[in-house]
Amino acid sequence: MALTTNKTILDWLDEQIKLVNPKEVVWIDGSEEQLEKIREEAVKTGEMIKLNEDLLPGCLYHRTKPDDVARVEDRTLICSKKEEDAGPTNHWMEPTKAYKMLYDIARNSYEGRTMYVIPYSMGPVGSPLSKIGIEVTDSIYVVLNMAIMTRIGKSVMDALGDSNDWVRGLHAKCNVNAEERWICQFPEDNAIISVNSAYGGNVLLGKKCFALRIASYQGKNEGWQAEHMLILGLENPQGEVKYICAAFPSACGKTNLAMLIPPEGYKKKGYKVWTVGDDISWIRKGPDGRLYAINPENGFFGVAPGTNEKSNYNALASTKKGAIFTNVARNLDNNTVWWEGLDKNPPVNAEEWKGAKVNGPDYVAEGNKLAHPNSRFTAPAVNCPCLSSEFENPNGVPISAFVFGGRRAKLAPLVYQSRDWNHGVFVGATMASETTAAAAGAVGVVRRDPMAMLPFCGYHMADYWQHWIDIGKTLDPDKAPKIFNVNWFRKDDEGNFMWPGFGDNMRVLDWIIQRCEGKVDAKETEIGYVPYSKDINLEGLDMTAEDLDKILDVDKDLWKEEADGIEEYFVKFGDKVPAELRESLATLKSNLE
Ligand code: GTP
Ligand code: SPV
Ligand code: MN
Repeated sequence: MALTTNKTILDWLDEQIKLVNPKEVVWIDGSEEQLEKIREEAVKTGEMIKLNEDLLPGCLYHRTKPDDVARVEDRTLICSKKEEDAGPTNHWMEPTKAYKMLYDIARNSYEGRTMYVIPYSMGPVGSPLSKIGIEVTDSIYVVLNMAIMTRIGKSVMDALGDSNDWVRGLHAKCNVNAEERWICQFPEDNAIISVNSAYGGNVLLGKKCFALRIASYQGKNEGWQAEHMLILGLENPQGEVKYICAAFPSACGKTNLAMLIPPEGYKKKGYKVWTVGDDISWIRKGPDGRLYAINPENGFFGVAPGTNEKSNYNALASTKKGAIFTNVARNLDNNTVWWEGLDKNPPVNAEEWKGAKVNGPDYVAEGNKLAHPNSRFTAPAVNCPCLSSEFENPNGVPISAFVFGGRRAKLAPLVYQSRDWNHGVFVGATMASETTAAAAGAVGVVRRDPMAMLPFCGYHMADYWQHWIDIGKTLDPDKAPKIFNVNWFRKDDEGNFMWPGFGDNMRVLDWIIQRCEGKVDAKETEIGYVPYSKDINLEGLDMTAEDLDKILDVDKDLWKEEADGIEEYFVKFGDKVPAELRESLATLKSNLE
């Protein structure tokens, strides 16, 4: 039975039913009974495997097709009426053509199958910062993941009432044919269509498709921001909490930073980190003139490899009940999971991520990976030991600092601060990072990834920069978040990371907050404010101030090349590049003269 009488929804649903022709239609009401039935069915059909009930209660295992393990950026389209509105960094298709292509692919594809209708809220149900979507899907995996990643069910429909302000999402698994895989956003229609995939970022339509691509476009029109940013709260020994939003490209450390455990010395003094979000922020000016952020999600879709007790205790703890594991390896002796970096003991009696039975240690010794590099866990936020008490706050948390960052073996120092808002926008707009396994394609190639939004901005990238500049104009400089850049990934000539990273990133956050509070000086350089090495707390680290200086240095020759690269990059955007960013570039160049 339909969970709403909203005519805009029922009419749309009728059209979808006519198109994909399911055997039956099931509304997801959000009840545990219904979800449990669906889990049982998934286990019965073999789509999911139930894991060890004592060690991983309520946890399921799933593997996707080997050619369907990551986002597909060259098959992700922005279907705005005008090509110019998608801009030079997005793939574009004219909407009429795209609808026809997608309808031809999806037509009758649910035949003999169930259509699940998922009403979901991005953000706490009923919050003024939240938005609602409906996803229809023929995948149980999608239903169970959406039930973790978003707030679902009847209460969402009640909150929406008769409103037409909701995002239409159609997902059709079809034959999971990579040649006909398309992830299409129609920003002007509030619509998303995804066909021929069953991998997270392509099919959990609330996440990247809605909460970033569609929402960034809505934000531009409505005066707010949707960003690829974690949100963390840093509590000092006096119990005051300051909030930071940080944007790093996919698989560059957001989940890890959001859940970090401070080094021993900090812990003893009483510092704590609280997680509000690990991937996406929706940000809006509050009545007091400060920017406030909510995390629109309700769970974590995190990278498994590299996650362990030490690197990210809180993420690991979050996966211990009611989680879904995708494309990791299985330990057949105790029916649990394993991935590279979990511990040093690959299971002997193992099933690698594609399902072949192997001797784990031998298999790894031969240079193979047991888990896919982009294997993931889907974990309920409530499991997280350091979840912020503000997680459900409908008004969000006030932001003190924005942090941009990426993977750069050379060039970018450990941390620096922009001179002001507009310069900060320049720093974000021109950031670059090495590509990772989170998207199909080459790994380790440096590319520009403005604000970590390259694959996620739903409109013209230069208009998005302009939106950032415009937001800045509405903010009192005293209340505007300060903007920083970090790089945990500098490498020495032997290819070793020069900064310990993970929990020790707290030392950098400490400096950032001190800068926000005006409590510490900094060195003015060609690129912005860089810390004096004495001001980064190295207590308890096997690292000298001289070691630190090496990752704080600004190499003028490299930066001159960088400035030339930025100038060349801007050419792509023609006269749409905001004047403020051109000015920042000119300043950078003259500083480096
Ligand atoms: P998405 O979910 O794809 O958006 O990724 P993310 O930005 O949340 O990245 P995540 O925190 O999952 O980290 C990705 C990889 O980077 C993992 O393998 C981590 O172990 C590694 N990583 C995270 N933080 C650090 C760090 O400070 N230093 C180093 N060297 N590696 C890190
Ligand atoms: C990312 O790739 O940035 C992710 C995973 O967070 S996905 O949901 O696939 O987009
Ligand atoms: Mn992400």
